[in-house]
Amino acid sequence: MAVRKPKIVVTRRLPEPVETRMRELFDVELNADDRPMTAEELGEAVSRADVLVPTVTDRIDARVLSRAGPDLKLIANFGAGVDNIDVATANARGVTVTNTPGVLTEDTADMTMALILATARRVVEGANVVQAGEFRGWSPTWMMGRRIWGKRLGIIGMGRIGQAVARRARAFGLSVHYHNRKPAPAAVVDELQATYWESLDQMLARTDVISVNCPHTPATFHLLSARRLKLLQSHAIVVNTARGEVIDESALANMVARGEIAGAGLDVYENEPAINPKLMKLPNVVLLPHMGSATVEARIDMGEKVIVNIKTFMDGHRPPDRVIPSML
Ligand code: 8YV
Repeated sequence: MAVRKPKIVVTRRLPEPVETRMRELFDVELNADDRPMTAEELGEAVSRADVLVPTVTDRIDARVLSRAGPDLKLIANFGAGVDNIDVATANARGVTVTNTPGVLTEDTADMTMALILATARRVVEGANVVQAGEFRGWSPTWMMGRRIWGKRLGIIGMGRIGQAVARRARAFGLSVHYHNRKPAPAAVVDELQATYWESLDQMLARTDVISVNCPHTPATFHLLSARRLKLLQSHAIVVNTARGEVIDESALANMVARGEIAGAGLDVYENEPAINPKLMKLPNVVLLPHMGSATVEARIDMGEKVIVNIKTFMDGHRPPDRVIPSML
């Protein structure tokens, strides 16, 4: 008797090699036009699928999960962050959740460095001047930014990506400071010569560049609140390639506008794809459209991880990237 292939619903278009392999392995429904699904469509998807493959743009909340059919056993997220998924409710319904950690670390760390450099050295502002045909010649006092060499970097969240940022930052002459739920392993601290700050407040007051690299969880929502942002020195810059919800975006925009913070480099926002209109008007911010992991290599590797998670799970084994709620 032919074994039924698992029914996989993929919510967005994925890189071509990933979709091709999924077609070979699974009974897969792909989303050729790449339009994000509505909550109603997600509800229908979980009612007919064995496995759902969502992305950051899909909110898999308790309401969507209440529509899950008896066959739904796995949500294999295409992405490392799982704040788009109500993991506890999924687990309570007997649905396993997996993600794609590790394969987007280096690319996201690169983008963090790009934002640090672009914000401190006014790269986008300068490029815009040239593109607008307004470069009228060199001047000793024009387009001055701030040196990053010799400055202090404060990393919030010293996981894989935080550590990859720290490695790059050391090569650029920054000293590494970090706040994390617990100190990093001794070998990491030694390698990065990193200083642990148990108190985020104290670290914020003493660092020049802040990089957000922690996941968004109930505990990190607005971790950089208006009160905490006020602790920053006025020459400090804030960079975020993690999740917008970790920063009070409106407070950040107000403080950058008033010159209480020197600048911000953001790849993520509180209510994507909407961006606080105040931010859009500021010359000293660099705003990117959530593209930290947007390399061909990362996106193919993420797809490969999704496939391995599904295959392993379907073969009756523990998938390598199972998300455990207590770890969030
Ligand atoms: C992904 C990300 O592009 O993996 C993550 O957590 O934020 C992004 O880099 C996105 O999540 C894809 O779903």
